[in-house]
Amino acid sequence: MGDNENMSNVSTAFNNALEVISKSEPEVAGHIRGELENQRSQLKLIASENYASPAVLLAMGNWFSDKYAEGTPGHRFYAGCEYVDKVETLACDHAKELFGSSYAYVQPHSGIDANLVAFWSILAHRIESPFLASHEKKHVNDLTNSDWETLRQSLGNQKMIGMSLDAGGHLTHGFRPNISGKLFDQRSYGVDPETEMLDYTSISNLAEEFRPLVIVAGYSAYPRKVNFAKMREIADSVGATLMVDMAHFAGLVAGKVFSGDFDPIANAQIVTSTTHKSLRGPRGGIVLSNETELAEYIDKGCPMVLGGPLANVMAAKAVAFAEARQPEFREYANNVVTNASALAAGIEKRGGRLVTGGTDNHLVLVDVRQFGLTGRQAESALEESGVVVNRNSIPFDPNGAWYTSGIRLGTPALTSLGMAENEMDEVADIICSTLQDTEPRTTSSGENSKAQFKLSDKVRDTNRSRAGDLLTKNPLYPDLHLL
Ligand code: DSN
Repeated sequence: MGDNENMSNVSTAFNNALEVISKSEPEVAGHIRGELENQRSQLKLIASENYASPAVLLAMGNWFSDKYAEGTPGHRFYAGCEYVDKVETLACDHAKELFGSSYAYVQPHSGIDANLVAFWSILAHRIESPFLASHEKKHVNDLTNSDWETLRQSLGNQKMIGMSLDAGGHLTHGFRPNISGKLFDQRSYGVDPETEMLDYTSISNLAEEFRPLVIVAGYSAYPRKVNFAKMREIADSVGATLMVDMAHFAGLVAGKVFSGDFDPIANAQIVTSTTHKSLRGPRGGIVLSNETELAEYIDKGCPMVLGGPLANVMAAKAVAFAEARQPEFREYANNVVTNASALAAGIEKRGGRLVTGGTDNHLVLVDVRQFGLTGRQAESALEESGVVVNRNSIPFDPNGAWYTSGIRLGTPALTSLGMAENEMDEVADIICSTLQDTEPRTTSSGENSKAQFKLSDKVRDTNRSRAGDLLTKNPLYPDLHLL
């Protein structure tokens, strides 16, 4: 992660920053140090996490944070935005080049915000704008109360389809606990019970029957590629807008691992993403599109659904996109996928069952019932052994969303540390030997607990030490030494 000279600058920068912070609130400086120690002592296999470069981290910590800049570059609701304009424009330009889109919006603060901007822009383009035109009005404020009520009902009466949660979809794709599910009438598509993969014929049948305004593709726990060209065909056949949420795999799109039919930008009308997962940028969101008629509505994301843009984070996004435009990032993205395949093979050969039988992206979903465990027990036993993963539902999960029957593993973070296929085999062995040694505890009623477990101290300590060895050989920020 950078050459020695840069890294010694990095040590100076972070040590000085911590000294300044300590003067105001030493506890915060202590917690920042603690977080680095934690991240340096655990194998991070959370599929949605990564390690941003020191340049990205440093770009966030400055006076750009002090500036209000609602609006878009050149069209702000505040004076004094000269440098925010420059940095936002730069981030947009880098994003457009990186992803091959004609339009980019870099203000969303997170993935849910990016999705809300996208939903709003589709509703504005497809429902509000034609309604205003049919009433010969330019603005919602020009409508009578009665016409406004009709429009409001119509905006709230639209349909969406998205991938079901247990198949790997995301709460923001129209599920009831999220605002998207309250806004849209949603039906979800799942996976084939045998192959556990998407079945495009059944998605097409659902679309034909339900006639949604929006089809959302994208996932947070599906270990396979999605054919976005097919999804677009389905959307076009029912007059729906195809939106892809590429939050998880944006780094693989940027690194050109997913191209042609699997490239969301080339196939969807609108694409959303986070910037901090496989893309390795700051925590935040973006919206991309090649449809000029959607762009004007996306631009209204703030203040429609977003608070004032975080100029410091947009600066860090510009840095991250510049980094992702380098040839090394393509190599990184390819290595993420190679490592996920190696991890999957290592787990399978040690008796683990993989959902869909493997992976062709950055994540692996393991069915831990094979080890007699719930996802919750597996997650906790692994954490004690120095491996951080998250429990996850698997298709048709009998254990529900809290205990679950699976764990989700991702390779973006370990690949950022420079680990390769050999290390993935060692990681697979640490995971499988921990799970093989873990047993559910028995409850007072004589049943297997879904949360409590037994793991021998010996296996736990051995595996913690093996995880530590891997991290010593592949350290996080190797030349960053905190005083
Ligand atoms: N929280 C993210 C994940 O872990 O996949 C998605 O929002």
